[in-house]
Amino acid sequence: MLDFFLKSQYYKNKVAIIDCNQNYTYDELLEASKKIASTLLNGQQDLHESRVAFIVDPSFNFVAILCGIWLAGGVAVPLCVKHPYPSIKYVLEDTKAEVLIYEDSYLKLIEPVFNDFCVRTLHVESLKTQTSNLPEIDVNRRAMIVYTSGTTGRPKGVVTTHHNILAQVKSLTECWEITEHDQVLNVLPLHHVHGIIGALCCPLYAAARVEFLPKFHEALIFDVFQKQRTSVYMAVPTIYYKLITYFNTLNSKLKANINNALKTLRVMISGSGALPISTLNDWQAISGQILLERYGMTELGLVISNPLHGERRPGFIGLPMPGVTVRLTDDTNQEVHDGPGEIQIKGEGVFLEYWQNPQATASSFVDQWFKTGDIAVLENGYYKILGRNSVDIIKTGGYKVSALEIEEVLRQRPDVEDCAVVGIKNDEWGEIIGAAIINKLPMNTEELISWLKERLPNYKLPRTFLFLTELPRNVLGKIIKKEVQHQFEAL
Ligand code: MLC
Ligand code: AMP
Repeated sequence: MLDFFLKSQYYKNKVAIIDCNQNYTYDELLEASKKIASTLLNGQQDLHESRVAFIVDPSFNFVAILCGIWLAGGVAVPLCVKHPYPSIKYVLEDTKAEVLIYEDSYLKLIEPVFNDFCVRTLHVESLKTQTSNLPEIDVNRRAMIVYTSGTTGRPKGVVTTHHNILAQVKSLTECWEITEHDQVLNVLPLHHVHGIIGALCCPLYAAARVEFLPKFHEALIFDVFQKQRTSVYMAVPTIYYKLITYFNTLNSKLKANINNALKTLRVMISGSGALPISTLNDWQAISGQILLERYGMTELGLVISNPLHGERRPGFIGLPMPGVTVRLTDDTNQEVHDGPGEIQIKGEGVFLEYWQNPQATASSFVDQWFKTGDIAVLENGYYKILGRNSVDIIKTGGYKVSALEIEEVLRQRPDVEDCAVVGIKNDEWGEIIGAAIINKLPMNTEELISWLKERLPNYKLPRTFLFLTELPRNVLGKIIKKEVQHQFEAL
C-alpha cells in the first residue's frame, strides 16, 4: 500500500473520503497521515513494527490513522468498535500493543485500559500536531494484524505485510477494473478484510472515492444510492437481504426512484458468505443488477470471483483472481482436479503468519499452499463452495465465529454443566448461533444473554437456546454437532 502514497501526489485535489457529508481530498489525507506518523514517532526514527491499536469509527480519521501508522513503520491493529471490553483487552494483550488511539465515543469503553495496561494512549485530536522526517519502509515488513476466529478457542491475529496488502489490492483493482472515476460506498466494519481491504484500500489505491456512513442503516444507504454517489458497492449477503426487506416496505414512488438510481451503479459485489440464489434474484428484480459473488478469507484477502464481464453464475464463487493460484485437494493433500476437495491457495497476497503462533502458521500450510478448510467443486471452470471441513466454524452476518470460543465462555458459568454451540441455517444471517446447554440449575435466558453480552460482541451471541439433560455423543464420547443442529432445526 505504500505505493498509494506516491500515487496520491498526482490526485491532490481529488476527493478521497466522504464522511458525515464532508469531503476530504487526497492531499488532505496525505498531510494528515504524515502528521499522525510524526506524532506517533514522537522523536523516534521508525516505529520498527510496534503495534498501534486504534478504536475509531469508519471515517477520514480512521483512514489517516491507518496510513499514519504505516508511514511511521508501525503495525496497524484496527479494533472492532462493537466489541465489549474483554475482546478489546484480548487483542491489546495478544498484540502487545504499545499505542492505543481512541476517539471520544469509546473513552468509556476503554477506560479500564488506563489501569490494566502500560500503553501510550492517544486521543484522535492530539494526533495531528507534529511534522518530522519519515522512515523508508521495506515492503516485506509487517503492516497489519486483523483477528479471525478459528477451530481453536481464541481468535488468531492474521499478519499481512505491505507487500501482501499491495498484492491483494492490485488483484482486486484489476479484476473489477476499479479506477479513479469510481465511488465506493463503504458500510462495512473496518476490522475485517472485506471492509478494510476490499472497500477501502482497493479504492484508495485506484484513487477512487470512498464514502462512509455514520452507522449501518438501510435508509441511509438507499439515500446515497438515490443521490447517485456510488458506482461500486460491496456488502455481505445479510446486508442485501436487509436492503431487500426494507425496500419492500417503501411506497411505490420511492421504490421507482431507488430502482432507477440502482441501475446506474457499475457493479454490486457480494461476499464473506454464501449468497442465496433467492437474494440474488430478489436484488436483481429491485436493481437490475446481477450481484457479482466472490470469495475471500482474512488470511488471503479476496481471491476467487465471478467475472466483471461474462457470466456471473448463481451459486458459484467464480474463477481465481489475478495473481492467485487455486487447487482442490483430498484429505491427503493430493490434488483432485474437479473436486470435491479443500480449496488451497497460493499467491503474493497470502498472509505472512499468525501473530506469535508459529505452530498454527505451519499447520495451516502444506507445500506453501494455504489450506482454507472450505470444500468446493470445479464445474466448467467455476468454483462452487459445498461447505466447510469443520462444524465448529459458524458464518453469521458475514462474521466468522468459533463455536469453541462461545462454549469456553459458557463453561465459565457455574450453572452450565456442558454445552454445544452450532450454526443453524438462516435466510437472513446465513447461519444463526444456537447453544445447547446441560444446566445444573434452572436458567433464565434473559439473564444468560445479558451475562454473555458483557463478554462477547453482538455477532457472537447465541440467538436460540436448548436446555437438555444430555448431548448426543458418538461411541468415543464426542458431541455429534450435526445431531444438535437437527434438534435446533426441529424446534
Ligand atoms: C445482529 N443481530 C443478529 C446478528 N447480529 N441476529 C442474528 N444473528 C446475528 N449474527 C441482531 C441484533 O441482536 C439486533 O436485534 C439487530 O440484529 C441489529 O444488531 P446490530 O448489531 O445493530 O447489527 P447491524 O448493525 O444491523 O449489523 C448487521 C450487519 C453486520 C449485517 C450490518 O452484521 C455486518 O456489518 N456484517 C458484516 C461482517 C463483515 O464485514 N464480515 C467480513 C469478514 S472478512 P434487535 O432485536 O436488538 O434489533 C471475510 C472475508 C471475505 O469474511 O470473504 O470477505
Ligand atoms: P473470515 O475468516 O471472516 O475471513 O471468513 C472467511 C470465510 O468466509 C471463508 O473461509 C468462507 O468459509 C467464507 N466465505 C467467504 N466468501 C464466501 C462466499 N462467497 N461463499 C461462501 N463462503 C464464503
